[in-house]
Amino acid sequence: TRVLGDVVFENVDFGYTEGKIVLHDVALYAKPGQKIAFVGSTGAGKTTITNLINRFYPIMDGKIRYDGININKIHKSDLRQSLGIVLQDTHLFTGTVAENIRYGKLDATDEEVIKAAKLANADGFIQHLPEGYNSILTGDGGSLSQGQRQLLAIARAAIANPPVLILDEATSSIDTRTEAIVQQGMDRLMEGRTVFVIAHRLSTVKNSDVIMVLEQGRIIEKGSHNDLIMQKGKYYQLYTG
Ligand code: DCP
Ligand code: MG
Repeated sequence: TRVLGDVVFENVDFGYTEGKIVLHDVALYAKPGQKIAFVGSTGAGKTTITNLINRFYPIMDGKIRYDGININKIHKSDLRQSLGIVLQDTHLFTGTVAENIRYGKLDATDEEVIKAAKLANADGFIQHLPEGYNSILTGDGGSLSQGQRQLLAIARAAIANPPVLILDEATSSIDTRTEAIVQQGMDRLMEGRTVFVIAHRLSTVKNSDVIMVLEQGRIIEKGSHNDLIMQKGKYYQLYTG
C-alpha cells in the first residue's frame, strides 16, 4: 500500500558522518496539494532534506513520519512507489520514447503512455518526431533539447502517479517559451500531490505554500512569499538582493 502523502519531520538531526551534523532540528509538515520550497545557499542542506524524505540515510535524532507512520516502519517498495523524483538531469536510456516514459510504470498501456505525455505537454513534440512514440532515443536523449528531455521526465513521473513528488529544478536556462511549456506540464504534474521543490526559479518559489529558508542546516525562516517578504529577513534579502 502506498502512503497518502502526509509528511512530517519532528526535530530531525542528521549528519552524513559521525560527529558532523548537517541538519539541525528540522521540522516540517506537508500534505497533499501543498508545495514546499527549499531555498538557501550552496551547502545549506536542501538536497540533504530530500535525501531523508527518500530514506536514503538513517537520521540521528527526531522522527520522520508518513501518514503518522514512522518512515523506518514503511516497506521500502511502498516508499519507492509513493515517491516521484524529477531531477535536474533525468536519465534517458537508449530505447523508444514510449519505453522511456513507461519506465515510470513498467506495465503501463499505450493509452497511459500517451495520457502521461499529454499531461506533461510532451505529446506535441513527440508527434513531430519521425517515428512519434516509437522514435529511438540514443546516447541519453542527446538528440533532444533540454526542454524536451524535461518534458519526458515529467511524463515519466506522471505515469507513476506518486502521492509525493520531489523536484530538483533545472538551473540551466531554457528559452522563455519552452520554460512556459515545461512549467505548465509541471503544474499539472504537481496537482493534488505533496510536493517538495529545491527551487532555483523565483516564480516557483513565489507560488509555493511554504518556503523554507535554510542556512547551515537550520530552517531559519518559513512561511509564504508574502509572509517572508514582510518579515524582511534572509528571504527578503535573497529576493530583493
Ligand atoms: N554533505 C556531506 N556528504 C554528502 C553530501 C553533503 O557531508 N554526501 C554536506 C555538504 C554540506 C551539507 O552536507 O555541508 C549540505 O549539503 P547539501 O547537498 O544538502 O546542500 P545543498 O543541496 O543545499 O547545496 P547546493 O545548493 O549546492 O545543491
Ligand atoms: Mg543540492
